[in-house]
Amino acid sequence: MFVLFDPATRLHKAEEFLSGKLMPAWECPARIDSILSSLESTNHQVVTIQLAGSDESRSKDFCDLVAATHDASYLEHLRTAHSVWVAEGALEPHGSVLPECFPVKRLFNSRSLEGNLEQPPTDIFARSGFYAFDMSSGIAEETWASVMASANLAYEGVRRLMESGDGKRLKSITALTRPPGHHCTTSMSGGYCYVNNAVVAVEAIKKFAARKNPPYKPKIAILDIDFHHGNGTQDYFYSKRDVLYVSIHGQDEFPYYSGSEQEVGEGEGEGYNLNLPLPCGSSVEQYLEKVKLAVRRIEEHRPDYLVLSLGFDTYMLDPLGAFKLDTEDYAAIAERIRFSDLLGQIPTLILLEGGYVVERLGDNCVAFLDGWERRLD
Ligand code: SP5
Ligand code: ZN
Repeated sequence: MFVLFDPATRLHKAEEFLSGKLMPAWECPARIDSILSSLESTNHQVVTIQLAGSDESRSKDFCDLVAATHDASYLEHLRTAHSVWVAEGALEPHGSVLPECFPVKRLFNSRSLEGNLEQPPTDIFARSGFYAFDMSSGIAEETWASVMASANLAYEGVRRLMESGDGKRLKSITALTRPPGHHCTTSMSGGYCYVNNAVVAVEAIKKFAARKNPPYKPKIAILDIDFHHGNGTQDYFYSKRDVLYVSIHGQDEFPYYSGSEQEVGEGEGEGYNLNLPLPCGSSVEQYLEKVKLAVRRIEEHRPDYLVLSLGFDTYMLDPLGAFKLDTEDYAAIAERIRFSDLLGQIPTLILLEGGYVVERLGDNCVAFLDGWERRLD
């Protein structure tokens, strides 16, 4: 398997407010080091991509995709908030911009005031709450560089998948996306996510498909197996039927306000969103039952491409998860997905989401990739 990595994804290092404490975010640079170190002794091939630091040097195609999928003033906030706070004396250079007041709907009983909550405030403290839904997504000095590098890896993964000729055996590619993406919406960060890498990947697939000769409209499935529900990804595709979103996640866990089985999509997208929540404490057997259901639904959809949002916070020791998966179980899960005639064949982009036991993350990731490739031979 080709594994795309960009050194700039290691730069972002923020603090979060969790369990009543300000602390270094669990989502940290060492996660990437752990994965790279475990990959060293394998046949998987790490491909290093260096997205140049300046905004101007990024490919127009990539920038257009980010701009088309995310709100412009939100992106501007991510890019500038840290330096604005430092310049105004509101933050030390090594600190993280964190929100302290949110525009919540129930603030007003009067409907006529709800519009107040929709305009970006000018006050810098108010702005940070306007563009976030929790206090886990601090904006530090290098956050923007990593966010762009991460989304660019998703884009590059798609480009490589789709430029390889049909005869060539490049069916799956992994992008070491850090920070992750599945929680943020197109105008709000949250859950360590700033730009939704899965959304960028799906839109990139559509764009490349439209340029093929002959052009076509691809059907796409997203399978999200991070411990947490991918609220941002679900939200983006909720009323679309060409993109099926399927998620297996901890029931009633973060992000708390989404992820129930009743959320099936709306309008044209009705029936194209499948949530498979599992109670905390679930075993690998229970987990694999849900994988079976997920695979069945994806097969029905008959996608041309699969995007896999892969998190390892389902690991038994994870501080933010509550399932009981062990390292070898990741191989079993990967094999179960690939065992399908359809999913064993279609081009797949694997994106990294969560997973916070740094010491085990690399080995868990390698177990998954090994299991995935075993089905190819
Ligand atoms: C990408 C990703 O995995 N984001 C997850 C962010 C989760 N943040 C909130 C976690 C709250 C955990 N509370 C339960 C602690 C049990 N010890
Ligand atoms: Zn997670």
